Amino acid sequence: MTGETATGVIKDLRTTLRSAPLRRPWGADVPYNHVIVCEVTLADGRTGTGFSWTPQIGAKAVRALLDDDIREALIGLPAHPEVVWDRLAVHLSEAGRGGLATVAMAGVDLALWDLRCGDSSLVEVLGPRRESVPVYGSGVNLHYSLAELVEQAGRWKAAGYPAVKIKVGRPDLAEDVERVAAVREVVGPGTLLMIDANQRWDLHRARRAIAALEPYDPHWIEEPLPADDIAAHVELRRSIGVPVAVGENVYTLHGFRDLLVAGACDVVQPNVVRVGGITPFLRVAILARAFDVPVYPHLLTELSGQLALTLHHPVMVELVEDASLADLGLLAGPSPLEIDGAELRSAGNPGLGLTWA
Ligand code: SMN
Ligand code: MG
Repeated sequence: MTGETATGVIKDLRTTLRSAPLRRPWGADVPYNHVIVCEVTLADGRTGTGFSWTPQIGAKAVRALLDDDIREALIGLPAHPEVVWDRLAVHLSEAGRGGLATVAMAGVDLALWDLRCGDSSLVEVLGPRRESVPVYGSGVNLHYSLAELVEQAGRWKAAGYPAVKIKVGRPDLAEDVERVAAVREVVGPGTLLMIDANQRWDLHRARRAIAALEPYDPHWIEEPLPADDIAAHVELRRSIGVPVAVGENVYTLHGFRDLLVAGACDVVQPNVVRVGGITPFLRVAILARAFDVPVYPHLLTELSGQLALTLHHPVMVELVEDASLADLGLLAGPSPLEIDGAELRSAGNPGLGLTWA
């Protein structure tokens, strides 16, 4: 069979926007997660389904990019993820090299990977390196009261998770200290505790905050600074003993390269949708491997869980409370994952394993 016949030619792209209410909003301004389901049809009739995702900004803009700008450029191309990705990146370059453009590209890339998998699961195609990975409890909880936060951490502890992650960056540092201390108390010394500032600090505030939070033994500090301020990450990392994680808001391969070359972080966290799909995610993973930096896929449990089973470096998978595609009511069929206590496995569904409701 020639490559052309194996991959087929793209005939059409159809999108559907789904806005799913969060059980508990991530803040007054984030009541939904939005998903743009992307169906790619080939000339031979086969279809693959992917999706773009955005919790707050730009769902309609992403869909417009897909319908108005990507569809026309896509039709007639071979259904080869790497080839299509590079072509679309050039086509969309006026919209910027990352951001909503790569979020939109992810919908197509994921659909092409769904097609490439055929009857095999994504994990089988990428290569299973382990049977299971541990999950960690996480929540968008900076707005929770101390009592609500402690209750949430108690749920994660009861579930037996080996690690938990909470938000920091309240206006008053004393509140962060009180909250991190309370969660450490609930989860005990044997549970890893990560803290996530979601880019809320500058270098000066980050140094002060981390000095005050270090006694609670944070496993890492995530996004302490604006994600593109590489120089500040390098400075910060030189002056603290806590590992630094970054990447959920880094959109390009060059962005990750620059972080890694500068020695700006200990962990990278690409979001498979924000970087533009599995194709660029794998490029980031190979790059990080050359620097011996582990890749913790950000959010999107159903995909991140499958990817984590195949990454060369063993990692944990983030389980943001109530925020999986299944939790959001977006899936009609069985999940591509089985989560038993604190261990996640592949269910072996074909393709990406997602059946959209
Ligand atoms: C996060 C970011 C975006 C949506 C949900 C959660 C958070 C995390 O930064 O790392 O979990
Ligand atoms: Mg984060």
